[in-house]
Amino acid sequence: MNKIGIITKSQKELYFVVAEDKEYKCKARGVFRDKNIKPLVGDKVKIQVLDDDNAYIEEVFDRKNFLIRPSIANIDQILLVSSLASPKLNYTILDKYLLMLEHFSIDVKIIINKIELASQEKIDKFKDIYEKTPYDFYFTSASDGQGIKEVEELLKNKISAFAGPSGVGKSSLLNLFSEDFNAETGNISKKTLRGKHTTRHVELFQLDSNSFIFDTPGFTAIDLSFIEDYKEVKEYFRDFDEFKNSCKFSDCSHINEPSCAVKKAVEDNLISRNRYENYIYISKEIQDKRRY
Ligand SMILES: Nc1nc2c(ncn2[C@@H]2O[C@H](COP(=O)(O)OP(=O)(O)OP(=O)(O)O)[C@@H](O)[C@H]2O)c(=O)[nH]1
Ligand SMILES: [Mg+2]
Ligand SMILES: [Zn+2]
Repeated sequence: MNKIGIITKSQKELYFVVAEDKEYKCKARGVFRDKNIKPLVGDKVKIQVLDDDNAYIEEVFDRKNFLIRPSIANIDQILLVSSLASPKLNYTILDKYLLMLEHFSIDVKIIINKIELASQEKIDKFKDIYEKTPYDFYFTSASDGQGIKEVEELLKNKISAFAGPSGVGKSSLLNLFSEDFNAETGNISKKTLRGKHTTRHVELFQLDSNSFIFDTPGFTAIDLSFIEDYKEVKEYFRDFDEFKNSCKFSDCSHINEPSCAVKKAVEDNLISRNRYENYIYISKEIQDKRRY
């Protein structure tokens, strides 16, 4: 018997597939290895049911999109979770992640969790920077419940993924949305104030018939090696879009050229200086890597 399902977890060569409200442990047919297709969590698949618990994956349907880190497929949006305190926010890593999602054309919302721990000064700094970007952001606390209703609205009828550094509360947030969810959560290290990588594997949770959420392991660094040329980077800073056509040179990199409308917008506080400096930093980093 064949069924259509969705991969919710994978452990080495074993895939967990939920089809018609039942979970099957599946192996992939050798045909995938020949074609060099590795099924991903989030993939829609056709399975051949062997018995009550076991099945084979026969076919992986075409993907809407996928990411390698975290390894997930068919994502409607990333909810990029960070915190301002415990752990404190690394703005460069945040901007790198936003850039990566622009590259892969995946919608993103920023969630700042543990907001009850953040000083007003840190909140103001964050707002000041990201209000000038196209990204929506939400302040939440998985501990005292603020902002959770708004995030719940975002999840409706979508496949969302919680992504972000370790220890910011991705799994804690997820667990708030259903009594059935029991993603493992862990403390952050007292010494380094960083997370301990509690979530080790991607897992897809079903909220209702139309809404799914990926929990993903925390990341520490972002690998931008998919960017071929540092000149691409400026395209991914969407806050430059409004200004870049007014630069004197049509191929302006907004770094050293005269009469640059982007640099002017930074001076006029219309583009955040923090974002602009990360733009330069990231461009240089990619340029340096390519040189060797
Ligand atoms: N004060 C406070 N603590 C929180 C909040 N949300 C989560 N925590 C705590 O932060 C710690 C880490 O939470 P997790 O949910 O495991 O974090 P994670 O982002 O899933 O981390 P990884 O799985 O390692 O990537 C736990 O001790 C949580 O109880 C919050 O809003 N406020
Ligand atoms: Mg986790
Ligand atoms: Zn320019």
